[in-house]
Amino acid sequence: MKKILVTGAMGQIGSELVSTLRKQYGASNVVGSDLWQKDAEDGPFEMVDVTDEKAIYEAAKKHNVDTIMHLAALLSAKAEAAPRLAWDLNMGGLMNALEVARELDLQFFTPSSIGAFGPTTPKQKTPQETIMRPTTMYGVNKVAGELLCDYYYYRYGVDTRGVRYPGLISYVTPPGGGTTDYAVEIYYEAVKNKQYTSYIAAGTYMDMMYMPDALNAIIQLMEADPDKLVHRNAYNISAISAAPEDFAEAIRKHIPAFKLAYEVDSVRQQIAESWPDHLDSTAAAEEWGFKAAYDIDRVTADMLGKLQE
Ligand code: NAD
Ligand code: AKB
Repeated sequence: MKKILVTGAMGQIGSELVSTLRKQYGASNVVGSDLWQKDAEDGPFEMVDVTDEKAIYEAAKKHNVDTIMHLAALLSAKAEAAPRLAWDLNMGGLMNALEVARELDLQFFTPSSIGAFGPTTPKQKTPQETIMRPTTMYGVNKVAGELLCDYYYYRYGVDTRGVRYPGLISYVTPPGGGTTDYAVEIYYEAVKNKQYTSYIAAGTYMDMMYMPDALNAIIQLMEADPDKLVHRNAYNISAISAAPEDFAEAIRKHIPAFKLAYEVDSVRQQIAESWPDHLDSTAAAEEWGFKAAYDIDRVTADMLGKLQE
């Protein structure tokens, strides 16, 4: 039975990951941690600032965990607004969490992102191994983070594993300041106002994924046979390649009056244009069986249904 410490547990991914892991491994075996806490939790929780290595160590030791899932980070748009803070949190926090994993011999997961790629990366069927010259602070952090996780695996034998997530779509916790957030906002606005003004331009394709597929991917990867893992940090995974008008078309199948307008934000547009259109997830499929269950129509039906409840 696993015992897991999750950092950044109040965020878009963490809030759902903790409850999913608790269902899978038992509530007392999953320790949430963050700088703040929303509600009383149905399992153990610790206030942990990931820039404080000792705090991570003490939480891991106190609960005798065997795994860290390190999620605390600043997302792409916020990182572009505060690059120095992003470096300190995204790199400093990761280094601290990896050190604790090394000292206590823990399995380790942290997500990379489509943001690890840059404008010189092939945009279609982006290969697992390809040019990675990102032009954002977030991307620089993600590439360096992947390399750092590989380093801890090769140098110290820490069992590090990761995925390059696309933009994640979910209805439990709003996204925390990324470039792909529009793909969540569009559903909230469709239900509330039957219209949405997109800050991303028409024709801008990015990879997207529904949260249940993203959570399954973590569990599947962490339970995979280590002998089969060649790439480790980090696997391309994707479910959907879409532009704003594709979401609008899918939404109109349920809300025919839905209107999409555009008011492009140059910073986030530039970031989006520097990212791939569609990743090739073959390595993840071959090495640990990744397969997404939700296409854009299934995501849309589920999102609209949940938000209308
Ligand atoms: P989020 O912004 O929703 O949540 C981040 C959490 O980290 C927040 O709850 C915040 O309070 C916490 N945090 C911030 N500073 C902290 C600190 N110093 N110590 C401890 N906690 C701190 O982010 P998310 O979307 O849940 O993303 C989690 C991870 O997944 C990040 O590494 C992110 O880059 C990656 N990722 C997310 C997406 C996505 O679409 N959500 C896509 C690709 C990769
Ligand atoms: C962001 O837009 O910053 C995230 C991501 C794709 O990493 N959603």
